Amino acid sequence: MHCKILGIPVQDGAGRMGCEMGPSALRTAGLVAALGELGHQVSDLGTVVPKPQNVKPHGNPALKALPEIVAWTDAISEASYAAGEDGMPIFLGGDHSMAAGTLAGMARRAAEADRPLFVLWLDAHPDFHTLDTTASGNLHGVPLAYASGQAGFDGFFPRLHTPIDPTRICALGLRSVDPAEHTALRGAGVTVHDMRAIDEHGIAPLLRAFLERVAAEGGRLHVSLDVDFLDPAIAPAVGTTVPGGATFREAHLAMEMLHDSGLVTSLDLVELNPFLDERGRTATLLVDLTASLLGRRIMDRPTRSH
Ligand code: EXY
Ligand code: MN
Ligand code: MN
Ligand code: MN
Repeated sequence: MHCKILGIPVQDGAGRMGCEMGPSALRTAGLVAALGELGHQVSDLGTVVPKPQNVKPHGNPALKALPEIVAWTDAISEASYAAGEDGMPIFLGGDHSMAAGTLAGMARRAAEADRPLFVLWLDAHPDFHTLDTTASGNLHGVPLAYASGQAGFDGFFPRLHTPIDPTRICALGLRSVDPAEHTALRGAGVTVHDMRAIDEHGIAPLLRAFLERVAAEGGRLHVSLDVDFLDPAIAPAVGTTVPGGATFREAHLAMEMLHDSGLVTSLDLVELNPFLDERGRTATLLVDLTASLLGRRIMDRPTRSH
């Protein structure tokens, strides 16, 4: 596999500063070496720079940093589209607003290859607000709605080449969903497995069913991993901690199953705020999870052979 690392130090979409240090922390924690040790070719493509542009005022007075996030989204869309020509792009965030661009770029790539793009959204939150429904105004709360073509972004965010079909999105690990997001997720037909579903069924059967669907439809799979998917006890370096997240083993099992599926074509690592970390433990955990997704295993066997 040719892994292509791209740094996206956006932090204006989050409610607090610090995510701009995320790419540096992931590099410092040894991401490139960890993937190289697995036998992958690794290229570090450097850092995306936002493209400032005129953005008209929006009627929602709560919105924060709309021109800045539009500038990032445009640059990220183009950079991720370019990186997606071949190999496996790994996007180092940066707050989750960056997924507006990475999803747009990867969806355009998939469409050109005549393949459906599926999205696995690993997060405490669905990030399914529109510019009209967000109450906090923090734009890391909107990228999944934008990339799946929900209404209200036209004339503000860059035009989407290819909106992602919301029925090809699976959100896993949710435990903080605002009422407007709940209504919109149901209306759009997104598959949601919240933490209760993981508690009741286990993460493996839920993820396996989704992966089987991706495979059956010949899809590509983009994985968007928000640090707050993980329980705060093991991953403190995030500004939006919610108790009751995925455990160390649930997260690793998900990554191991994703590897075995052979379906993953791109990855976001988002919301790491190194200012909130404890001696780099969250950054190190993210590197280890990425290594599991790229083939590191405890013993030399896939999870389905018993
Ligand atoms: N739904 C809340 C809001 O819109 O402010 C919280 C959003 C958090 C978004 C993050 C990181 O996944
Ligand atoms: Mn452009
Ligand atoms: Mn998120
Ligand atoms: Mn989140």
